[in-house]
Amino acid sequence: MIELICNYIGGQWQESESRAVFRSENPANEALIGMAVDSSEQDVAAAVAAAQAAFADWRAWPAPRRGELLYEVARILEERKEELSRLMTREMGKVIVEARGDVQEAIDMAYFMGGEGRRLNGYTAPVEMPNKFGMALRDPAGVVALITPWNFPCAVPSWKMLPALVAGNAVVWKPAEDVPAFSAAFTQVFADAGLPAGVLNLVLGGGETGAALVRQPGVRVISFTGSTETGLQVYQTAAALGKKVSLEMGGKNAIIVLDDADFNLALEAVTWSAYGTSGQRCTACSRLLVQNGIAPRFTAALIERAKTLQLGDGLHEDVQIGPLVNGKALEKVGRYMEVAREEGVTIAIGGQPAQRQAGHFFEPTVFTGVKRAMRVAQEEIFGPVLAVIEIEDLDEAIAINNESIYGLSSSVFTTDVNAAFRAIRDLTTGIVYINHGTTGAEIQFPFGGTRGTGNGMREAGLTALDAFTEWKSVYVDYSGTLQRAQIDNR
Ligand code: UN1
Repeated sequence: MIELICNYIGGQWQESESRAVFRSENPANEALIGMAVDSSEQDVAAAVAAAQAAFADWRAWPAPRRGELLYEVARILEERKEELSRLMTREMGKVIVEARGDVQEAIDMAYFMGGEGRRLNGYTAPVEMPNKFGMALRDPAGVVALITPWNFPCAVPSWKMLPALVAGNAVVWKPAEDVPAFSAAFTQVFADAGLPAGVLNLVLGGGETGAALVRQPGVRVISFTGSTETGLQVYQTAAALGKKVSLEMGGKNAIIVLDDADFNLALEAVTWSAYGTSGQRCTACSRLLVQNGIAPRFTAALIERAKTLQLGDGLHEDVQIGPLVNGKALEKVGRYMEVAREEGVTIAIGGQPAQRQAGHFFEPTVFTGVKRAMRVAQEEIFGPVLAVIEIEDLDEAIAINNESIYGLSSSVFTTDVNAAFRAIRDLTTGIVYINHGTTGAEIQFPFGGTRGTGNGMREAGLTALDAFTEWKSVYVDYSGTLQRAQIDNR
């Protein structure tokens, strides 16, 4: 009996009115995980209607009570951490230790945002007239739509859902079509925590479902994480309808290794930033900018290190690199090998799918002899592929980093404190690391990027609340008289 992975609308698990379905497969062995509901425009409209109906009551819950519900979500996530992590690995391929980290980010975010139930700080400021009081408050935006990727099936949705919920919004969530089973299990956590029916609704499906959600008149805010191509489409559609959008899109993140860096520290960081999650993180390091003094030795060591990485089914604890998410991803990464050859780049190691009986595995790959303007140095590949570019000095590295169309994460390895602080000042990415790889952002700080990575919004941290709230400025005049300044229209 094949499990049907359903939508969750108005507190009920439901099939699509159209009965359409799609497959979810394990990318490590192509085994079926389940068939999932492919939601139509009507399903999406039903989910938005359920959210609209639930909004008024949820908004009226005292915020500290909403925060306590998030603590309960955290507790259940802790209890189910192993089960959820294993399901994540089976459905999208990341190795089990990374899957546990992904769930842990949601737990951390649930505690962090649960605390916001007792803050949600606005502010007061002095006002111009006597006997008058002014304050600015955060109001929930209403019904918000979340569109999330498969590479962090738990962390990224939690960065959106938890601040949206604590602020009193009702949510309709459309996760990537590669992770329906995980998304349903994550939704069940909220149901079991006692979230009222209709406050969180899950609609499964592909791009069409997401597009229908963006168009829905009842949706005020769209928070999207995913490819640049889709993100810009969401932005355009939403702009024409006057909706608020928060976007997290691509990255082409660089690690700069200077001659004076701690060699082994830098080597490990580059290895895991480039090949962890098979390079399928928006924060993955895909450009190594290494200073010419150590470049030959460092690149040789990196190639040796990449050879030792253990590929396989991520459920085995000793496997370090899992598969790519699906066959399409494997093809896309493969096409960049052609681009590399056309551009005259040396494929020093890897460059092809790994020879295995099943699954979508690609060998860890190092490109050498890369020049800064090449496509392989500029375009997001989203696979285990690292482009090595030799640099003269820090200034050149910063210029190369900053000319990217993306601006998510960057990193510098150096033992020179002056160089480190110059880099902090001059790197124009949304996240900067010193002596740490480009991945591993923590939930209490803003997450997001400049330039083509986003649209100026940030997730996580307290900034996450900005996407999901409207500011309301309130003036209370307790003088009991019409004051002169009012007559003057001040
Ligand atoms: C992403 O790649 O989409 O910084 C999110 C990190 C993680 C989150 C990455 N905490 O690597």
